[in-house]
Amino acid sequence: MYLILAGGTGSIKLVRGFDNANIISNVGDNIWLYGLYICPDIDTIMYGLADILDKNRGWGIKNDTFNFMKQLRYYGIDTWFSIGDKDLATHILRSEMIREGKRLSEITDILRRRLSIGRRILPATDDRVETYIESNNGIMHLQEFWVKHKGMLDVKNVFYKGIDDAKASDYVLDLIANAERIVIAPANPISSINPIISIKDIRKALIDARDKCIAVSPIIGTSAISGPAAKYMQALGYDVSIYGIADLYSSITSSLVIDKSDEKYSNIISTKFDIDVYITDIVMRNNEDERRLADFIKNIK
Ligand code: FO1
Repeated sequence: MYLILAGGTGSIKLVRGFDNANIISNVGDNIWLYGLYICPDIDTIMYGLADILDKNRGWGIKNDTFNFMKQLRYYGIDTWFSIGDKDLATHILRSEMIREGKRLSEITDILRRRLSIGRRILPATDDRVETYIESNNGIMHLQEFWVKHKGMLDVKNVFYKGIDDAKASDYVLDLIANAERIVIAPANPISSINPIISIKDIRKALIDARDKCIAVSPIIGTSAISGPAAKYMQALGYDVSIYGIADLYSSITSSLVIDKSDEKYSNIISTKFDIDVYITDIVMRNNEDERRLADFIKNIK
């Protein structure tokens, strides 16, 4: 069985390309807001696999309405983060179960079963880990930086609150040890993948599994395929290129899939980081591309 380390919007495309891979999901984007526990990456993967994702936005449920938001505004609430009315049902159920003392991994398993999703979606940890951005306008939650401030501030640092004490959720270490292959999705390396691979026991398990791990680059040339990856990588001192990606992942992956336009860097990457480099078109524009890239990865020996 394949195992995919995933964020949200950038990852669901590749996740869909594989028929039955299990998923370990980032939790660093999670936030308590309006009395609700919102888990954007888990939900994007769940909605994508249940075929109810709003593909244009890349988050939330398609054909949703926003009356809940209207009413919050009527009450004078600053509604910088939009929750659709259908999406709200997920957050209400999840928050109720959290308050009952259930673990996030149990809750996610209940929700994915109710959405008739046959594969496991495991939050990396049941502990609270949240990604924070240190900007020129102070320190704030990643969602506040990305949604409220539209990612426009200068980023000085990115850190993961709670990461030092976080433990892998049940089954995560078993899934890593027993996976046929581990695939790192072309997600934001700093805000989606790093909060997973920086959890100590997960990192140790991944180092032991290095030989069966394949990472797909989220960077082409000197820019991210989508989102604020470049800004975050720069802030943490990584080159915004496949070199920076290899640098970040080299202790846990033995293979890196890069775009054909980056072919010229493949020798330097293999030599410097002891990584096998595979070259293809990594942009996923439609379902065919998703399947094509997944098949390409499955054919790596
Ligand atoms: N992104 C936005 O740009 N604006 C929003 O109002 C917003 C709401 C939202 C609600 C639920 C959800 O699951 C995701 C949501 N996102 C929104 C996306 C999210 O902020 C990020 O793109 C992800 O966390 C990055 O993976």
